[in-house]
Amino acid sequence: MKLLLVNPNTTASMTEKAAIAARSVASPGTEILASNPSDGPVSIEGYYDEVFSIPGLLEEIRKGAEVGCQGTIIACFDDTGLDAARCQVAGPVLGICEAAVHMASMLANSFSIVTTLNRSVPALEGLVLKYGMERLCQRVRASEVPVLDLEDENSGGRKKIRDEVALALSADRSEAIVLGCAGMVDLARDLSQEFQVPVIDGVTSAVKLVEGLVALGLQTSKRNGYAFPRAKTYLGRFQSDQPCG
Ligand code: 5HY
Repeated sequence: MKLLLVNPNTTASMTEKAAIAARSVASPGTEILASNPSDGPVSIEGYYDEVFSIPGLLEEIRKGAEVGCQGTIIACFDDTGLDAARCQVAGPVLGICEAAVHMASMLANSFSIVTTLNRSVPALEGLVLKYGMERLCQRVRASEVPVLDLEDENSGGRKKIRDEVALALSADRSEAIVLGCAGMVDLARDLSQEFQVPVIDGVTSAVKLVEGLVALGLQTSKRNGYAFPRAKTYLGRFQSDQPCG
């Protein structure tokens, strides 16, 4: 099978890091294409950045479908543009937040999410409610590490995240940890070993779940909410994005 991993921000090094992790867990015979838009924010931290990354994200997903991708992974913990993407293509589309919290719910009675900046927290709390995980998710914690500091080994970001994980296990009494950014993909194994609890990364979780859906021949329902967009005129700079039904 052929899958698309799309990072909605425009930082190619983050895309590459996520692609390496995704390919490391993919089943034999699964090909993973990875891309990011060339237009939009270099990182997504909160509601404002998110909106400007969505047109580019949808463009990448459209190109992925054109080359035969059967499933899509949105490699941003805000599950950026997930519902719009499910309207756009037939194959399953998973966000890494959705994938990670569902994995956690099958491994523990409770979990905490450790993310980047405080400004990202409200959107993630909204996703926890959207996915019906409010009973298990004890807290969404911010490590106050900017997304792009995760690309810099010397930023001190790793230690801050590690310390926030320790706090989540003691203060929240959580039984598992969900890492709240695609840029944390390479931290899961070491943290899980150190703290002896499941530390779940969304990128690798989404790969295994999308593989399962595609292998079962399952596709997104096109009845009502995720139906293909109706043909419609879009004016101005979005004319090229207008759906032709
Ligand atoms: C992410 N932002 O996974 C989110 C994390 C966040 O550019 N990739 C980003 O802070 O919301």
